[in-house]
Amino acid sequence: MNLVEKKILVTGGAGFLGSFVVEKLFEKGIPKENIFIPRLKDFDLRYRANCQKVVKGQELVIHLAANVGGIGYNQEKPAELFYDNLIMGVELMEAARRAGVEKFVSVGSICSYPKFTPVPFREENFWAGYPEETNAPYGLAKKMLTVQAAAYCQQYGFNAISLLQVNLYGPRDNFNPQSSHVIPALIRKIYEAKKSGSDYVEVWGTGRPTREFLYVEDAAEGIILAAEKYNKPEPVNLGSGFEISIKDLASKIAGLLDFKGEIRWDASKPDGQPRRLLDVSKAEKEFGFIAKTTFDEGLKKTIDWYTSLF
Ligand code: GFB
Repeated sequence: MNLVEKKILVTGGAGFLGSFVVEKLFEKGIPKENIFIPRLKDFDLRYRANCQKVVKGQELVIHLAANVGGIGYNQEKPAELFYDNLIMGVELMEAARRAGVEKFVSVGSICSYPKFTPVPFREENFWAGYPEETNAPYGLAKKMLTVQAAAYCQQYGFNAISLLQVNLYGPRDNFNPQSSHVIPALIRKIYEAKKSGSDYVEVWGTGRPTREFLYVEDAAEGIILAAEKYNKPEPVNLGSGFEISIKDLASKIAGLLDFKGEIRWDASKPDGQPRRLLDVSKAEKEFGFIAKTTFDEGLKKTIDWYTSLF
Protein backbone atom coordinates (compact mmCIF):
# COMPACT_ATOMS: atom_id res chain seq x y z
CA MET A 1 0.00 0.00 0.00
CA ASN A 2 1.42 3.38 -1.04
CA LEU A 3 0.52 5.52 1.96
CA VAL A 4 1.24 8.91 0.40
CA GLU A 5 -2.17 9.36 -1.24
CA LYS A 6 -4.21 7.55 1.40
CA LYS A 7 -6.67 8.95 3.95
CA ILE A 8 -5.34 7.59 7.21
CA LEU A 9 -7.04 7.27 10.61
CA VAL A 10 -4.58 6.93 13.51
CA THR A 11 -6.45 6.18 16.70
CA GLY A 12 -4.28 7.02 19.71
CA GLY A 13 -2.37 9.33 17.37
CA ALA A 14 -1.80 11.89 20.12
CA GLY A 15 -0.46 9.29 22.54
CA PHE A 16 3.00 7.92 23.34
CA LEU A 17 3.40 5.53 20.36
CA GLY A 18 0.84 7.29 18.17
CA SER A 19 2.66 10.63 18.16
CA PHE A 20 5.79 8.94 16.77
CA VAL A 21 3.79 7.06 14.13
CA VAL A 22 2.13 10.33 13.01
CA GLU A 23 5.52 12.10 12.87
CA LYS A 24 6.92 9.33 10.67
CA LEU A 25 3.88 9.54 8.39
CA PHE A 26 4.55 13.27 7.96
CA GLU A 27 8.24 12.51 7.27
CA LYS A 28 7.09 10.16 4.51
CA GLY A 29 5.30 13.09 2.86
CA ILE A 30 1.74 12.32 3.83
CA PRO A 31 -0.13 15.64 3.94
CA LYS A 32 -1.48 16.70 7.35
CA GLU A 33 -5.00 16.91 5.94
CA ASN A 34 -4.84 13.18 5.09
CA ILE A 35 -4.29 12.09 8.69
CA PHE A 36 -7.18 12.07 11.15
CA ILE A 37 -6.38 11.79 14.87
CA PRO A 38 -9.60 11.45 16.89
CA ARG A 39 -9.25 12.69 20.49
CA LEU A 40 -10.82 10.76 23.35
CA LYS A 41 -12.73 13.85 24.54
CA ASP A 42 -14.51 13.99 21.16
CA PHE A 43 -14.68 10.30 20.19
CA ASP A 44 -14.77 7.64 22.92
CA LEU A 45 -14.15 4.57 20.75
CA ARG A 46 -15.87 2.26 23.21
CA TYR A 47 -19.10 3.42 21.56
CA ARG A 48 -20.12 2.06 18.16
CA ALA A 49 -21.46 5.40 16.89
CA ASN A 50 -18.08 7.06 17.47
CA CYS A 51 -16.28 4.22 15.70
CA GLN A 52 -18.63 4.63 12.74
CA LYS A 53 -17.93 8.38 12.65
CA VAL A 54 -14.12 8.17 12.76
CA VAL A 55 -13.75 5.54 10.00
CA LYS A 56 -15.91 7.47 7.49
CA GLY A 57 -13.95 8.20 4.32
CA GLN A 58 -10.77 6.59 5.64
CA GLU A 59 -8.68 4.18 3.54
CA LEU A 60 -6.20 2.95 6.17
CA VAL A 61 -6.80 2.55 9.90
CA ILE A 62 -3.84 2.28 12.28
CA HIS A 63 -5.44 1.39 15.60
CA LEU A 64 -3.18 2.46 18.47
CA ALA A 65 -5.74 3.76 20.98
CA ALA A 66 -5.61 1.55 24.06
CA ASN A 67 -6.12 1.50 27.79
CA VAL A 68 -2.68 0.24 28.78
CA GLY A 69 -0.25 0.28 31.72
CA GLY A 70 2.37 -1.61 33.63
CA ILE A 71 2.04 -4.68 35.80
CA GLY A 72 0.68 -2.72 38.78
CA TYR A 73 -2.04 -1.15 36.63
CA ASN A 74 -2.90 -4.54 35.16
CA GLN A 75 -3.33 -5.94 38.67
CA GLU A 76 -5.52 -3.04 39.70
CA LYS A 77 -7.75 -2.66 36.63
CA PRO A 78 -8.12 -6.05 34.90
CA ALA A 79 -11.82 -5.50 34.11
CA GLU A 80 -11.38 -2.06 32.54
CA LEU A 81 -8.33 -3.23 30.59
CA PHE A 82 -10.29 -6.22 29.28
CA TYR A 83 -13.46 -4.34 28.38
CA ASP A 84 -11.98 -1.11 26.98
CA ASN A 85 -9.43 -2.77 24.73
CA LEU A 86 -11.75 -5.51 23.51
CA ILE A 87 -14.74 -3.26 22.75
CA MET A 88 -12.67 -0.53 21.06
CA GLY A 89 -10.95 -3.00 18.77
CA VAL A 90 -14.02 -5.07 17.95
CA GLU A 91 -16.26 -2.07 17.22
CA LEU A 92 -13.62 -0.20 15.25
CA MET A 93 -12.73 -3.15 13.04
CA GLU A 94 -16.41 -3.88 12.31
CA ALA A 95 -17.10 -0.20 11.56
CA ALA A 96 -14.01 -0.07 9.32
CA ARG A 97 -15.11 -3.14 7.37
CA ARG A 98 -18.62 -1.75 6.84
CA ALA A 99 -17.22 1.66 5.81
CA GLY A 100 -15.06 0.08 3.09
CA VAL A 101 -11.70 0.81 4.72
CA GLU A 102 -8.97 -0.88 2.60
CA LYS A 103 -6.62 -1.92 5.41
CA PHE A 104 -6.69 -2.18 9.20
CA VAL A 105 -3.50 -2.36 11.25
CA SER A 106 -4.10 -3.74 14.73
CA VAL A 107 -1.28 -3.47 17.29
CA GLY A 108 -1.41 -6.26 19.82
CA SER A 109 0.90 -7.26 22.62
CA ILE A 110 3.29 -10.09 23.32
CA CYS A 111 1.57 -10.46 26.70
CA SER A 112 -1.01 -12.45 24.71
CA TYR A 113 1.59 -15.25 24.47
CA PRO A 114 1.40 -18.18 26.92
CA LYS A 115 3.07 -17.59 30.29
CA PHE A 116 5.79 -20.17 29.59
CA THR A 117 6.35 -19.72 25.87
CA PRO A 118 9.59 -21.37 24.66
CA VAL A 119 12.21 -18.64 24.26
CA PRO A 120 12.63 -17.01 21.79
CA PHE A 121 8.86 -16.54 21.30
CA ARG A 122 7.81 -17.69 17.86
CA GLU A 123 4.43 -16.84 16.31
CA GLU A 124 3.59 -20.56 15.92
CA ASN A 125 3.52 -20.90 19.74
CA PHE A 126 1.01 -18.07 20.11
CA TRP A 127 -1.82 -20.42 21.13
CA ALA A 128 0.14 -22.94 23.19
CA GLY A 129 -1.31 -21.86 26.55
CA TYR A 130 -2.82 -19.27 28.87
CA PRO A 131 -1.03 -15.93 29.32
CA GLU A 132 0.71 -14.88 32.54
CA GLU A 133 -2.04 -14.08 35.07
CA THR A 134 -1.30 -10.39 35.76
CA ASN A 135 -1.48 -9.58 32.06
CA ALA A 136 -4.10 -12.11 30.94
CA PRO A 137 -7.28 -9.95 30.78
CA TYR A 138 -5.51 -7.31 28.68
CA GLY A 139 -3.54 -9.89 26.71
CA LEU A 140 -6.60 -11.96 25.87
CA ALA A 141 -8.66 -8.92 24.88
CA LYS A 142 -5.89 -8.04 22.44
CA LYS A 143 -5.62 -11.68 21.37
CA MET A 144 -9.31 -11.71 20.36
CA LEU A 145 -8.60 -8.91 17.90
CA THR A 146 -6.15 -11.19 16.10
CA VAL A 147 -8.99 -13.75 15.84
CA GLN A 148 -11.34 -11.07 14.52
CA ALA A 149 -8.75 -9.99 11.92
CA ALA A 150 -8.29 -13.56 10.63
CA ALA A 151 -12.05 -14.22 10.59
CA TYR A 152 -12.74 -10.97 8.70
CA CYS A 153 -10.05 -11.86 6.21
CA GLN A 154 -11.60 -15.31 5.69
CA GLN A 155 -15.25 -14.27 5.43
CA TYR A 156 -15.04 -10.77 3.97
CA GLY A 157 -11.58 -10.68 2.39
CA PHE A 158 -10.94 -7.73 4.74
CA ASN A 159 -7.23 -6.80 4.94
CA ALA A 160 -6.65 -6.65 8.70
CA ILE A 161 -3.13 -7.32 10.02
CA SER A 162 -1.96 -7.94 13.60
CA LEU A 163 1.38 -6.99 15.14
CA LEU A 164 2.53 -8.48 18.44
CA GLN A 165 4.49 -5.64 20.00
CA VAL A 166 7.00 -6.15 22.80
CA ASN A 167 7.43 -3.74 25.75
CA LEU A 168 7.93 -0.21 24.39
CA TYR A 169 9.96 2.60 25.92
CA GLY A 170 11.11 6.07 24.91
CA PRO A 171 10.49 9.82 25.25
CA ARG A 172 6.86 10.89 25.97
CA ASP A 173 6.18 7.56 27.72
CA ASN A 174 3.85 7.43 30.73
CA PHE A 175 5.93 8.22 33.85
CA ASN A 176 3.01 8.11 36.31
CA PRO A 177 4.10 5.63 39.05
CA GLN A 178 0.53 4.28 39.36
CA SER A 179 0.35 3.05 35.80
CA SER A 180 3.79 3.21 34.19
CA HIS A 181 5.88 0.36 32.79
CA VAL A 182 9.20 -0.63 34.28
CA ILE A 183 11.60 1.60 32.33
CA PRO A 184 9.88 4.94 32.99
CA ALA A 185 9.18 3.79 36.56
CA LEU A 186 12.86 3.07 37.26
CA ILE A 187 14.09 6.23 35.52
CA ARG A 188 11.74 8.33 37.65
CA LYS A 189 12.46 6.48 40.93
CA ILE A 190 16.23 6.59 40.48
CA TYR A 191 16.24 10.21 39.28
CA GLU A 192 14.15 11.25 42.30
CA ALA A 193 16.32 9.21 44.71
CA LYS A 194 19.42 10.93 43.34
CA LYS A 195 17.83 14.39 43.54
CA SER A 196 16.63 13.83 47.13
CA GLY A 197 19.94 12.32 48.21
CA SER A 198 18.29 9.04 49.16
CA ASP A 199 20.78 6.18 49.53
CA TYR A 200 18.45 3.50 48.15
CA VAL A 201 15.71 2.90 45.59
CA GLU A 202 12.96 0.27 45.79
CA VAL A 203 12.41 -1.96 42.75
CA TRP A 204 9.48 -4.37 42.35
CA GLY A 205 9.69 -8.14 42.31
CA THR A 206 12.80 -10.31 42.53
CA GLY A 207 14.76 -8.86 39.62
CA ARG A 208 14.94 -12.32 38.07
CA PRO A 209 12.39 -11.93 35.22
CA THR A 210 13.70 -10.86 31.84
CA ARG A 211 12.18 -8.52 29.29
CA GLU A 212 12.79 -7.39 25.76
CA PHE A 213 12.36 -3.70 24.95
CA LEU A 214 11.65 -1.92 21.68
CA TYR A 215 12.46 1.78 21.32
CA VAL A 216 9.31 3.71 20.38
CA GLU A 217 10.67 5.20 17.13
CA ASP A 218 11.64 1.72 15.93
CA ALA A 219 8.14 0.49 16.78
CA ALA A 220 6.66 3.35 14.75
CA GLU A 221 8.91 2.39 11.81
CA GLY A 222 7.83 -1.23 12.07
CA ILE A 223 4.13 -0.36 12.15
CA ILE A 224 4.45 1.81 9.03
CA LEU A 225 6.48 -0.83 7.16
CA ALA A 226 3.78 -3.42 7.99
CA ALA A 227 1.06 -1.00 6.88
CA GLU A 228 2.87 -0.63 3.55
CA LYS A 229 4.02 -4.20 2.94
CA TYR A 230 2.33 -6.86 5.09
CA ASN A 231 -1.07 -8.16 3.96
CA LYS A 232 -1.62 -11.49 5.72
CA PRO A 233 -3.80 -12.21 8.77
CA GLU A 234 -1.12 -14.17 10.65
CA PRO A 235 0.22 -12.12 13.63
CA VAL A 236 3.88 -10.98 13.46
CA ASN A 237 6.26 -10.22 16.36
CA LEU A 238 7.53 -6.65 16.52
CA GLY A 239 10.60 -6.47 18.73
CA SER A 240 14.33 -5.97 19.01
CA GLY A 241 15.48 -9.53 19.78
CA PHE A 242 17.43 -9.06 23.02
CA GLU A 243 16.72 -10.08 26.61
CA ILE A 244 17.72 -8.34 29.84
CA SER A 245 16.90 -9.20 33.46
CA ILE A 246 15.11 -6.59 35.56
CA LYS A 247 18.12 -6.72 37.90
CA ASP A 248 20.53 -5.81 35.08
CA LEU A 249 18.07 -3.21 33.80
CA ALA A 250 17.93 -1.50 37.20
CA SER A 251 21.74 -1.47 37.40
CA LYS A 252 22.03 -0.11 33.86
CA ILE A 253 19.60 2.75 34.53
CA ALA A 254 21.30 3.52 37.87
CA GLY A 255 24.62 3.65 36.00
CA LEU A 256 23.27 5.98 33.32
CA LEU A 257 21.89 8.27 36.05
CA ASP A 258 25.09 7.94 38.08
CA PHE A 259 23.12 6.71 41.11
CA LYS A 260 25.37 4.88 43.56
CA GLY A 261 22.75 3.98 46.18
CA GLU A 262 21.38 0.59 47.09
CA ILE A 263 18.75 -1.21 45.01
CA ARG A 264 16.24 -2.85 47.34
CA TRP A 265 13.84 -5.51 46.00
CA ASP A 266 10.17 -5.50 47.02
CA ALA A 267 9.26 -9.16 46.51
CA SER A 268 5.66 -8.41 47.56
CA LYS A 269 5.20 -6.95 44.07
CA PRO A 270 4.62 -9.34 41.13
CA ASP A 271 7.33 -10.43 38.70
CA GLY A 272 4.83 -11.12 35.89
CA GLN A 273 6.00 -13.20 32.95
CA PRO A 274 9.25 -15.02 33.82
CA ARG A 275 11.04 -14.52 30.48
CA ARG A 276 10.46 -12.49 27.31
CA LEU A 277 12.60 -12.70 24.19
CA LEU A 278 11.15 -12.62 20.68
CA ASP A 279 12.19 -14.28 17.48
CA VAL A 280 12.02 -11.18 15.26
CA SER A 281 12.90 -12.91 11.98
CA LYS A 282 9.36 -12.97 10.55
CA ALA A 283 9.00 -9.16 10.58
CA GLU A 284 12.33 -8.87 8.77
CA LYS A 285 11.31 -11.49 6.19
CA GLU A 286 7.76 -10.22 5.64
CA PHE A 287 8.28 -6.43 5.64
CA GLY A 288 11.99 -5.76 6.12
CA PHE A 289 11.78 -4.52 9.72
CA ILE A 290 14.90 -4.53 11.89
CA ALA A 291 15.04 -2.40 15.07
CA LYS A 292 17.91 0.09 14.68
CA THR A 293 18.21 1.80 18.09
CA THR A 294 20.61 0.13 20.54
CA PHE A 295 19.30 -0.26 24.08
CA ASP A 296 21.88 2.15 25.53
CA GLU A 297 21.04 4.80 22.90
CA GLY A 298 17.32 4.41 23.53
CA LEU A 299 17.71 4.58 27.31
CA LYS A 300 19.93 7.70 27.03
CA LYS A 301 17.37 9.44 24.77
CA THR A 302 14.57 8.52 27.20
CA ILE A 303 16.50 9.67 30.27
CA ASP A 304 17.56 12.94 28.56
CA TRP A 305 13.95 13.64 27.56
CA TYR A 306 12.65 12.96 31.09
CA THR A 307 15.37 14.84 33.01
CA SER A 308 15.02 17.83 30.66
CA LEU A 309 11.46 18.30 31.97
CA PHE A 310 12.78 19.58 35.31
O1 GFB B 1 6.87 -3.15 32.60
P1 GFB B 1 6.03 -3.87 33.59
O2 GFB B 1 5.18 -3.05 34.51
O3 GFB B 1 5.03 -4.85 32.81
O4 GFB B 1 6.93 -4.82 34.53
P2 GFB B 1 5.23 -6.29 32.16
C1 GFB B 1 8.03 -5.50 34.00
C2 GFB B 1 8.85 -6.06 35.15
O5 GFB B 1 9.49 -4.97 35.83
C3 GFB B 1 8.04 -6.81 36.22
C4 GFB B 1 9.35 -5.14 37.23
O6 GFB B 1 8.78 -7.96 36.60
C5 GFB B 1 8.00 -5.82 37.37
O7 GFB B 1 7.91 -6.44 38.64
N1 GFB B 1 9.43 -3.85 37.94
C6 GFB B 1 10.38 -3.55 38.84
C7 GFB B 1 8.59 -2.81 37.83
N2 GFB B 1 10.16 -2.32 39.36
C8 GFB B 1 9.05 -1.84 38.74
C9 GFB B 1 8.33 -0.63 38.86
O8 GFB B 1 8.67 0.27 39.66
N3 GFB B 1 7.25 -0.46 38.06
C10 GFB B 1 6.86 -1.43 37.16
N4 GFB B 1 5.79 -1.18 36.38
N5 GFB B 1 7.50 -2.63 37.02
C11 GFB B 1 3.49 -5.45 30.40
C12 GFB B 1 1.99 -5.22 30.52
O9 GFB B 1 3.86 -6.43 31.36
O10 GFB B 1 3.84 -5.97 29.13
C13 GFB B 1 1.53 -4.30 29.41
O11 GFB B 1 1.72 -4.67 31.79
C14 GFB B 1 2.04 -4.76 28.06
O12 GFB B 1 0.14 -4.28 29.40
C15 GFB B 1 3.52 -5.06 28.07
O13 GFB B 1 1.36 -5.91 27.67
C16 GFB B 1 3.96 -5.69 26.75
O14 GFB B 1 6.37 -6.26 31.20
O15 GFB B 1 5.25 -7.33 33.21
